[in-house]
Formats: sequence, C-alpha cells, structure tokens
Amino acid sequence: MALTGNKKVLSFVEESAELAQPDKIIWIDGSKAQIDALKEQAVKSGELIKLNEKLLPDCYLHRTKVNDVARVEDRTFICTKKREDAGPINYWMDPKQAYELTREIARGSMKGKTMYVIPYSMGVVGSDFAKIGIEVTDSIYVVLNMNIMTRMGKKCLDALGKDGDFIKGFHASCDIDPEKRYIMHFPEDNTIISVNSAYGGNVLLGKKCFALRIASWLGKTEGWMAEHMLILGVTFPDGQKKYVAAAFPSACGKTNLAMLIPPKHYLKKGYNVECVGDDIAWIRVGEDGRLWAVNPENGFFGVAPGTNAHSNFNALESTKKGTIFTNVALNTDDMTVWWEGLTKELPEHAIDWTGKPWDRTKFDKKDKSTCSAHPNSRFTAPAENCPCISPEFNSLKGVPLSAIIFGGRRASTTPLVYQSRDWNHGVFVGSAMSSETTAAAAGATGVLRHDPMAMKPFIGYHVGDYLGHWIEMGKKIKNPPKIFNVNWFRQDEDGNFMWPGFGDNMRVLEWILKRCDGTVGAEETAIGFVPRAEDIDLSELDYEIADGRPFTRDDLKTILTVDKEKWAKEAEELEGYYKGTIKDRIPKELWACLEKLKANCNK
Ligand code: OXD
Ligand code: MN
Repeated sequence: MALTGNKKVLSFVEESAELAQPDKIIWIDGSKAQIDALKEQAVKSGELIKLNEKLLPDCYLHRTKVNDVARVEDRTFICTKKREDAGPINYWMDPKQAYELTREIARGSMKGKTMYVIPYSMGVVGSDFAKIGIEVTDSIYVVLNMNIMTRMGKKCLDALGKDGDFIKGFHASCDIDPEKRYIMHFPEDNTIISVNSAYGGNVLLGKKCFALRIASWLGKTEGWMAEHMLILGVTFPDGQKKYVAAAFPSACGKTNLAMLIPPKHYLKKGYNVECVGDDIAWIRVGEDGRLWAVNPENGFFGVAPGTNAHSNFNALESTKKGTIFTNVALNTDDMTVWWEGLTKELPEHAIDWTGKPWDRTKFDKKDKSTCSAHPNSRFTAPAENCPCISPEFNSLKGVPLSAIIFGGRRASTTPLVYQSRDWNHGVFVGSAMSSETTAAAAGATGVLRHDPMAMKPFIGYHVGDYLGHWIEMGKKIKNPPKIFNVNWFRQDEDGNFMWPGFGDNMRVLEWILKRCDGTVGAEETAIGFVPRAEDIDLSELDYEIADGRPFTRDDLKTILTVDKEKWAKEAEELEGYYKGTIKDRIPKELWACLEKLKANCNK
C-alpha cells in the first residue's frame, strides 16, 4: 500500500511500474519486521548467505556476478541538455537519447519480480542539510544496503509532506549485461537511472549518484558543496575539539584515516580521534562564517581487503553485527568471512568470492587471481557500530571545519604533507591532485591520473565550473579552514612504503591542526609550507621501511623534501591538463597559482 499522499511520489512510482511491469510493488516502511522478512527471503533465494549468528550476528554475505564488481566510470553519464554543461571529464549523453535508451532496456524487466519503493534521506531527517530521495529497485540486496547506508522508511515520506520534491532513482537489475549497463544522471530533472548492474556504487543510488553527482550540481546552484571527503574530529589534551574534512580518491585510505587510533603516547596525553564520516561530506557556510560539514550517509561501504585489527580496528569492529559483506571469501569451517590481510593465517576451508572452493596452497598475494576475496570486496556496516563514532554524527547542524586535506597515492614528488598559502592556493592544490587508480573502479589499476579534489568520477557538471564554485565559496567564508595536501604513499627505489601510515598519520594530523592555531613551525617552499623534520613528533615510532631498516628522521627529511625540478615537471604536466582538458573554464585565480608555482620552481 502506498505510504504517502504526495502526488509526485505516487506518479513516479506509477510511471516506474508501468515501464518495468513488476508483479508486485512493496513500499519500504523501514520497520524491523519488514527488513527481517526481506533478509529471510533473500537467504531462501540464495541472494544472501547467513553468517554465524554467534560470531557475526545479523551478518550476511552476498556475491555479485563476476562482471559486476566495481563502479563503471565509462558507462556513467551526465545527461544535460547542453553537452558543455557536463564538461570534459564526464561521459555525456543527450537526455532524450539517454531516457529512450534506458527505458527500452528497462521495459518489462521486472516482470515476475517485485518492485521495492525505498524512501530515504541523505542527512538526518529534519536537518537543513537533509535531502530526500525515492529509489525504486527490483533488488532486495539494494533495499538492505540502503537500510544501512541511509536513513530510510516512512519518516522520509512524512518529511516530504504533500508536495515536497525529491530525487528520483530508478534501478533495474535486468540481466546484469555489461554491454547494456548504464548509470545515467539527469541533474536538470533530479533523476538517476541505473540498469544492468547490482554492484554497490552503481545501484545504491543515494551514495555516489545522489550524494555526490546530483548533490554537487545542487550545491553549485544553491551555494554549498558536496565533496568526496571523510570528516573526523580530534580532541586535544585540553579538551578542545577540532574537525577536519579530507578528500582522497577511492580506496586510498579514507575509512582508515576517518577511524584512526592515535599512537599510545598520544592517547596517554589525552588525544583522541572520532569519526563523523568516511566518504562524503556536505558542506555549508555557517552563520559564524566558518564551514560546517555533515556526513549525509548512515553507514560505511568500506573496502574489505587490508582491513584488520591493526590497520583499522574500528572499521573491523563496525562489521561485527548487522553487516552485509560483498564478494569476500566465506570461511566454511565457522561460517565467517575472510579477505586478504584480515589475519596472517589463511582459512583452511574457504569459498572464494566467485563461489568456488579456494585453494590456499596456490595463494600468492601479488597475483590477484589467486586471492579469495575480490580486491574491491566491501562491507556495508552501520555507522552506529563504530566504536569511535562521533557524538556529533547525528548533529543537525554538522561540525565546523578547521582544516581541509587533499591526498593522493603518489610514489614520488609529493611530500608527506604541505600547507597551501591561502584558500585560492588550496583550491589550486586540490585541482592539481593526481593519484594512481585503484580497484574501486573497473579498468587498469596503478595508472596515474588527474583527479581534482578526488572528485573526478563524481562531479555532476563541468569541472572548470566546479573549480570556479570552490573559488566563489572562498569569497563567502569569513573564517576559512586552512587547506593541506598529504601523501601517505611515498616509496623508495625498491618500492617500499617510506611512511608507516595508519595510526601514525596522527603525527601529521597534529602538525596540521597546530598549523591552524599557528603553534608549530614550517618552512616556506616553492609549493607551500612544509614542516621541518623537527616539527613532526616521531616519539615511540616503530616502523621498518624494509627488513632491518628502521624509519629515521633522515627518512622523514627525504619525504618532506620538495624537489624543484620534479615540481617544475609537475607544473608543466598540470598546465597541459588545464589547457588540454579543462580548457577555457579554469578560474583565473588558478592560472595565477600555476604561474607562481612555475616561477617558484625556476628560482
Ligand atoms: C566508494 C568509492 O565506494 O569511492 O566509496 O568507490
Ligand atoms: Mn568513495
């Protein structure tokens, strides 16, 4: 039965049903009884595998088709009337053609199936930040994931009222045919259509599609920002709290940084870190002239491989109940899950992510084809499970930002950390981000590509206008956060990681936050302010770069060095990107920063 009198919702559901022709329509009210019944049904049909109730209560495993394991950037389109509004780094399709194409594919595709209507909110229902979406889908997996990742159910329809507007999301699994897979965004119509996939980022339409692509467009129009950023809070020994938002490309450690556990001596002094969000931040200028951020999500869709009690204890704890695992291995001895890096010991009896028995004797961690879990396997875990979730997680007004951090995966050139000179220079630093590709998206991994603000796959409009929006926002912020860049991934000539990362990133965070107060030193270089080696706390650091080669302050010096020759090349390369790809919509403020960088490198 329809749960609302909102005519716009009713006609969207009716039109969707007319097109897809499901046998049945079920409105998701968000009640525990309804969700439990869907879980039971999915277990019966084999869509979910129930895990050990004692060890992993209310947890399930799901396997996708082998051709459907990551976001598909080359099949993700921004469909604006004018091609130039989608800009040069998005795939574009004419809206009329995109509607026709996907409607043809979806026509009758839910025959014999049920269509679920999911009312959901990105952001706490009732907050000024929150926006409502309605996703129709034929997948119980989508319903159950949306139940973790968003605030979902009748309360969202009530918030919408009689004639409130919403983001329309239509998802049909169809035949999971990769040749007919399309993830279409119509920002001018607040509409998303996804067909022929059942993988997270392509089908949980509240996440990348709405909370980043459509929301970035709304943010540009309405004067706020939707960013691919984690949000964390640091408590200082004197009780003061400061918040940071940080943008990293997919699978570059956002979840790890967001839930970081500081080294012991920091904990002893009274430092603490709490997590507000691990993937998306919606940011507005507050009445006090500062930037305020909320996490519009309600759960974590985290990368499983590499997550363990040492690398991210808090994330692992978050997955201990009420979690859906996707494409990890099943340990059949105790019906728990496993993935590469979870424990040193390999499970004796396991089924790999494709559903076949796993031969652990053939396992070679350098050869992905021998892994038991897919490199982009995921956990969908409720945020409330996280031991370090912030008390501000459900705050209606969000948290004030002291710093914004950009970061990429760079083997060389980019130092461990540096600070931009001011807001516009910070925007330049974000625009210049490049990073090696990861398994989060289909295609080759380890390829260096430009990824401005880690938003390359998620900007819902022209990248030049997006950078212009950052510059315009800067004019409205009386007390702007300071902007930094970090690189946890520097390697030596033998390919060893030179910085320990994980909890030790607290040492860098401390420098960043003290810079915001002006209580720690730095040296001005060609690219901005870089800490001197003595400005970073290395006490009790216990890290071996390679066997028998402990990390020393000299290594820190190496990864803080700014090599002007390399940066001159970097600037040249960036100029090529600006001129060759973004072209005429680059804001003049960024050209000025590029000229200054070039001049600084030639001094
Ligand atoms: C994600 C991604 O799933 O960025 O968060 O791919
Ligand atoms: Mn992400």
